[in-house]
Amino acid sequence: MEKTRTFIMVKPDGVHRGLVGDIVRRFEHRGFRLVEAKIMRVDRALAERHYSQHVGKPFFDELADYITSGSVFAMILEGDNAVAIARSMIGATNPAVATSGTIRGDYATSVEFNVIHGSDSPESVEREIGLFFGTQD
Ligand code: RTP
Ligand code: MG
Repeated sequence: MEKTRTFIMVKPDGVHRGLVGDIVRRFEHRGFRLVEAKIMRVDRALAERHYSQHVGKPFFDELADYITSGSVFAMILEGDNAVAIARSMIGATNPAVATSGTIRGDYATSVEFNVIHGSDSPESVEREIGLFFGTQD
């Protein structure tokens, strides 16, 4: 199968709680290759571009405050069926219904602070890698 890429971001609560190492380990042990990674801050403008489909929704201000509240750990991962497998490892958006064994199911209890982001489609991967790492070849 052709290797594909996905974009993953450990959100500020995950970085603050010291979960980066465990999250990277989970992806590496599953078979993903870490292509690029960095710790950085997300400003309001980047939050609005990254979550552009959610701008104007009732939860957006809270989401923007959260994502800009501290450092995030952004990474590009490569592997088979990267988007779908990474999303299945991350688990449901609302940790209250995320299965144990998924990242949100093991580390989060609230949809407000759900530890991690993963791209939801190949188009999102391209857009988000462009936003966080610049154009990739
Ligand atoms: P993400 O983009 O962060 O990976 O999360 P997702 O695909 O699982 O969920 P999405 O629908 O894209 O929502 C983005 C983030 O917005 C917050 N949210 N809050 N209060 C709410 O009803 C609500 N809905 C979404 C979550 O932090 C979610 O991860
Ligand atoms: Mg999403």
